[in-house]
Amino acid sequence: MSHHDERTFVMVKPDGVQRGLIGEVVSRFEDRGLKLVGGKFMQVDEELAREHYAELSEQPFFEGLVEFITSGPVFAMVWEGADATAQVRSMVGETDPAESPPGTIRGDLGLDLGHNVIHASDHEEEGANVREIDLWFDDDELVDYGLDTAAWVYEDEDH
Ligand code: IDP
Ligand code: MG
Repeated sequence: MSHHDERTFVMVKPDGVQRGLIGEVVSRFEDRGLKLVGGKFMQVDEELAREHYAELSEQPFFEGLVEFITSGPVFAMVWEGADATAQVRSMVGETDPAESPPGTIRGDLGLDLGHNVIHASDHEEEGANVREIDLWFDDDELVDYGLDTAAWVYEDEDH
């Protein structure tokens, strides 16, 4: 069971919320067999935005990025499953929707780099998922529970 419990942070950005894509994005992760363990609809303040994107603070697009992510509500989530961080990133596509293949979230739902619908923790940055979950969620906002379908998703999970 332990190798099925990796957690990763995901967020539908303001463009995705405004375009009514929360349900579409959630469906894709549900359909994949991942387990939702946290979710909240919220307005991001400037402090959280700057902290979340701190590593990009020297980039020329940083101020615009902070402005965008605070421009309207987002839907923040934590998803759990086997190799969840890398699997979610592969479902998200490339940073630029224009370069993301069909079948990915950004490749199916976006066309523009600045409005790429979704954020997901980077699987190539060690510990990014844990750091982002800690930044966005309190421990008591994450729910421990068993998903009855797990035994049908994972061959080695008991019924
Ligand atoms: P990621 O979201 O695919 O992990 P990052 O390189 O971590 O991509 O960049 C974070 C976010 O910053 C992107 O999702 C995008 O919204 C924005 N961004 C990245 N590069 C550019 C750029 O060159 N111009 C404008 N916005 C950018
Ligand atoms: Mg990133």
